[in-house]
Formats: sequence, C-alpha cells, structure tokens
Amino acid sequence: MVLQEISQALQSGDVNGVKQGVQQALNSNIEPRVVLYQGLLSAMETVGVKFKNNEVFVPEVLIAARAMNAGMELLKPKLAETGVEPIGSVVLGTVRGDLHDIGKNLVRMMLEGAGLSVFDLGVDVSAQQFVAAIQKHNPEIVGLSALLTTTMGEMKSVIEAIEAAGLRGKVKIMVGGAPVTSKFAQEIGADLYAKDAAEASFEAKKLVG
Ligand code: B1M
Repeated sequence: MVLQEISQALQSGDVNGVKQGVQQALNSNIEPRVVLYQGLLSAMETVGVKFKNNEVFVPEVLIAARAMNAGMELLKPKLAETGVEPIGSVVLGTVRGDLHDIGKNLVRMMLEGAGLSVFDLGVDVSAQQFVAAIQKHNPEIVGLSALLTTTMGEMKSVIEAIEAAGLRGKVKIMVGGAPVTSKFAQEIGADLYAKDAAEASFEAKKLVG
C-alpha cells in the first residue's frame, strides 16, 4: 500500500521515494490529511522513538526529516485547500550570544513532524525578540535552546522578559541543549525540559494534545 511505501521511504531518508509516494497517493485521491498522518507523521514518530531508544542517531534523523520536508512541500498546498490545521504552535530559537543551531533545527523538524507549526527565530535571539514573536504568533509553547554554559543564563532573562511583558500565563516554556538539565530548568522557572529532539516533540504534543 502506498502509505506504507511512503513510511518506509521516509524512515530510510529516501527523498525521491517519499515524493513519488506522496504524488501517487494524491493521484489516487487519498485524502491529504491521511497522507500526512498515516504516511509522513507516523513514520517520523517511529524515527523519533528509535532516536530516543538510541536505535538511530542524529544523521538518520536529519535525513528522515529532509525526506519528510520534501513530502510536506507537495502536501502543503493540498492541505491548505482541505483545511488541515496544525495541532498547535511553537516559537523556537537559540538564545542571545549563542550561534549553535544544529540541535535546535533537529528539534524544529521533530516538532513539525509531530504536527506543530514552528516559528523559528534562528540563533542569537534576544529576550525582546522572543517577546515580540509571542505577541505576534500567540503560540502555546516557547522553546529555548542553548549550547554554551555562558548562554544558559540568557534563558532566565528570556523568562523574566516574558513575565515582565505579562505573557507568562499564556505560554509554556520549554528549554533544552547539551548543558541544560532538568534541575536548571526548574531553577529558572521553565515549564518543560527535554533532553533531546524526540523528547521535545513528545512533550510538546502531550501539552497541546
Ligand atoms: Co561549539 N561548542 N562553540 N560550535 N560546538 C560546543 C557546544 C562545545 C561543547 C565544544 C567543546 O568545547 N567540547 C563548547 C561549549 C562548552 C560549554 O560551554 N560547555 C563549544 C564552544 C566553546 C564554542 C565556541 C565558544 C568556540 C570558540 O569560538 N572558542 C563557539 C561559540 C560560538 C557561539 O555560539 N557564540 C562555538 C562555535 C561552534 C561552531 C560555529 C563552530 C559550530 C556550530 C555550528 C552550528 O550549530 N551551526 C559548533 C559546534 C558544531 C559544536 C559541537 C561540536 C557540536 C554541537 C552540535 O551541533 N551537536 C559542540 C561539541 C559537542 O556537542 N560535541 C560544541 C549535535 C546536536 C544534534 O546536539 O546541539 O546538543 P545538541 O542538540 C540536542 C540536544 O541538546 C537537544 O536536542 C538536540 C537533538 O537531540 N536540544 C534541545 C537542543 N536544543 C533544544 C531545545 C529544546 C529541547 C531539546 O527545547 C526547546
């Protein structure tokens, strides 16, 4: 069945296989939302579980995510026509002073794979930029990434700025990155800590779900 072929192709990072499968499914009048959930997202979830269990690693997740994005490009216009809504939204960024984005990008891909829409602010994002993005996009979750012990403290500044702007009650704050721990997350008043991209997407999905 074509949905299984899409799933297999996605899990092995086969961009052309995913594209062909998605196109074939659309040509056969399979509903775009079925292609999305049963073809792409369930396969990405499987990759996420394997990543969590150390059965696959960062490169495999990245190529699977690239294949998912290729399939999404074909699906997006059809989904827009049939009105499939994302399950929630996340404002995401690497905090000010920090230029590391490989992990953050992986988190974004897994969140998108879980059906959330992500407003990715990039790297070196100031507290005020996070606040402005929350005001603009009204997300359920704000995700902060930091890879340096010297920039972890900036997460606290972002949380304080969100509080000062009167937005703290409106968003849940998720933090992560190699030096970040759940103890640190608690100390700075974050709501969620995720140790990796798979956990970030599970937690986010649980929260909005
Ligand atoms: Co940098 N760097 N780096 N670096 N770099 C580290 C982080 C470092 C540990 C290397 C080392 O010394 N052993 C060290 C930090 C030490 C510390 O503070 N504890 C370090 C340093 C010191 C520096 C510079 C200061 C070096 C210098 O210039 N003297 C400099 C700082 C620049 C800056 O940011 N201002 C610097 C620069 C760079 C490059 C630009 C060269 C490059 C970044 C390229 C890029 O990102 N586009 C780079 C890289 C690649 C690394 C290492 C080698 C790899 C990081 C990485 O991408 N890992 C890193 C050493 C290492 O980790 N082995 C190192 C793979 C990625 C998938 O994992 O980012 O941990 P990670 O993300 C994971 C989780 O942490 C989690 O999920 C991800 C996927 O599972 N996660 C979240 C991340 N964000 C999350 C958010 C969440 C939830 C989970 O919720 C929102």
